[in-house]
Amino acid sequence: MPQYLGLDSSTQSLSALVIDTDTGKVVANRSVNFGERLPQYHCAKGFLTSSDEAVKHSDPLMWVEALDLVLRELREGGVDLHRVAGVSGAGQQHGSVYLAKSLDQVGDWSPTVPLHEQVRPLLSRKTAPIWMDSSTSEECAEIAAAVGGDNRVATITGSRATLRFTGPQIRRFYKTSPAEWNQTAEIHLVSSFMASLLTGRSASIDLGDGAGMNLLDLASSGWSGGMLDATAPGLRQKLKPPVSSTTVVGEIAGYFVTRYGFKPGTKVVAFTGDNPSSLIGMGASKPGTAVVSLGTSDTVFAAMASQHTDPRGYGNVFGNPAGGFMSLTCFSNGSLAREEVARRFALSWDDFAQAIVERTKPGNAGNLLLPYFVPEITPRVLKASPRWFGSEAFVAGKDGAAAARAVVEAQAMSMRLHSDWIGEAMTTVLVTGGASKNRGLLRVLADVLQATIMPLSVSNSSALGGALRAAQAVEGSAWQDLYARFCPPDRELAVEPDPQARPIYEELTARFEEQLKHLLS
Ligand code: XUL
Repeated sequence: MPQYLGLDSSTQSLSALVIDTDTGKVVANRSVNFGERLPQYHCAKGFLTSSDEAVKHSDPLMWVEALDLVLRELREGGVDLHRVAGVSGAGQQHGSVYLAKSLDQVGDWSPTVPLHEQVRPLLSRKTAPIWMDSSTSEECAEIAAAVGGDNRVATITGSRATLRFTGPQIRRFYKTSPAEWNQTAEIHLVSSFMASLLTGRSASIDLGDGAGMNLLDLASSGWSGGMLDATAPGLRQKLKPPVSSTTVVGEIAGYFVTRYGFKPGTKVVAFTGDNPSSLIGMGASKPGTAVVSLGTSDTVFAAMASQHTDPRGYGNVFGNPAGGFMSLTCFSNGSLAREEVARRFALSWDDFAQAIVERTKPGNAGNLLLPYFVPEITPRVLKASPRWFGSEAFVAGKDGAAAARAVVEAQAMSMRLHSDWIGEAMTTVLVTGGASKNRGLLRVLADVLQATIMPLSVSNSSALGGALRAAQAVEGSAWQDLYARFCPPDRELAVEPDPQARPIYEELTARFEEQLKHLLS
């Protein structure tokens, strides 16, 4: 009975999910939260604290140690990893790991020494910049100028030079740490780093996640010479050529065979970005369905029928792991903003839902929030600056129920305003992510977007996407067969829009847009 393991190394946790393609069942689903389980890395929310709000780095050794932890837990939880015929997975997008030696030259991992201790001496840079970093304004401008402007960068790579993207991050490293740059032999994304750990060899970056670097030429599916040159000298030597997302990048390393009982020869399929992986895990890799993912970042994405870029410059084009492209708009004030409101008003997650559904109404009695508790990607807000507009109690921070509704209404209105370029009619929207079972959030999304909101039965769609991609590559199964078995929507949780809310949100969204203009001007 073949089983497949999907991993998702996201901002705040590493998740592992095992499927059985004979029974059509998810047989295990576990998660290791970095802040809670690995406090020695000082990344309470998945990243290191920094005196500069724009700088957001993480410790890559934490991701390595989490891999050992989650596999140990799977085994202790009774999962027979010998039955796993293939592994794939995903990583938070754009984050990068810098190695002093290519893993192709390191030799096999020793099974007797914890993996993070073997990886530590290989790092040429101790920390990894992640997608939340916004410290590269200067580098973005330099790269765009060298290539012939932002529109040119977008035409080649699918996105303008973008603060969190790996190319500008690499350029900053090259400029600010020349000695470490010179010691760097190989650069990985979080996704290819995780696949490299599993194979013990250097795994190539896939086209799905590779498109989030401002380095990939979407037309040729290879690194763009012009973008590489504009980013840093000698960069081509530090990157393996990218591969299609369905490529088998190697076999599981002996370390994992000895420690966790994997079968020797188990195939590892290229890892991809968490959003491209979710596209698969939601069964949405064909154009026609929009997805909202509610995680540390909120994202809106869809498979693209034809490739185009966002005229406003915020949206991105990534590779669709099933072939072609996907569009995405990313909002950094996702769960971090919701969690901050819940913390300030001492609301449990249940209180939060109840406040929205039972204690407040669409339009929130005129209370309105600009929800920028951390620097925002869409629209570009460089300094955290939440702003409250409405009744006195609300503005004075004394109305927790209204605050809960306000943050979610603002997030949904921002999605509505910034996702039109995606070009998919939002009549039915699939939702995924940690918060996708919260009935308060689903209600507001349905009313603001005026769409049927449909969660899937499995909320960890990125790890599920990894398991499905492993099954597809190893068994040669058709995507649609896998989707029919593993991605059924949870119709009981579906939420229909209230038509009476439509005019209310027309007006509130116009007010929101107006206040945004003031903030951005
Ligand atoms: C997408 C993005 C985020 C991260 C979060 O472009 O930056 O959604 O992938 O994990």
